[in-house]
Amino acid sequence: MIKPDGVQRNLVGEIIRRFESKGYTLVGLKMMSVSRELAEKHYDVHKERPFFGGLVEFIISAPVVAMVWEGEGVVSTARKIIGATNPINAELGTIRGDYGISIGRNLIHGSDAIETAQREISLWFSEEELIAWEPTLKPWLEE
Ligand code: DAT
Ligand code: MG
Repeated sequence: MIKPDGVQRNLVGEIIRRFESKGYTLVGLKMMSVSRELAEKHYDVHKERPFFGGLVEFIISAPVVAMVWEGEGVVSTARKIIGATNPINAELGTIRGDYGISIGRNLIHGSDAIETAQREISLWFSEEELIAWEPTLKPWLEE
């Protein structure tokens, strides 16, 4: 999910490009204003943390772009493409390393495990919003 800072900073295209160029397949995409309820559910694991309130306010402060990407190893590789949580520690070449300077403005959320991805996909998308399609490039991307 491209967070409000990514949208405000006109990085939507750049961020999508990185996942597309890597070889992943886009199967869901929408721009949306996030309700407080959805933001709180999404970050439920962090609800006891001191930054929870500010994080929720941030996520609902401007539109986000929610995405579902598919392909071999996508969950763990996407985390590498995204980089460390704090952009200060994120390697150059990652999204957060290239575009961020502050942990509270780290541009993008990525699911941290397959089970988390499943939970988050069902939280953010309805079934009709997910498109199963066969990319013609697939044999050139996955053996
Ligand atoms: P990630 O987004 O890399 O999975 P996380 O799940 O630990 O990181 O935290 C969720 C978000 O909460 C993170 O992207 C930014 C914010 N956050 C995490 N730790 C924070 C902290 N110590 N201070 C402020 N915001 C923090
Ligand atoms: Mg996380």
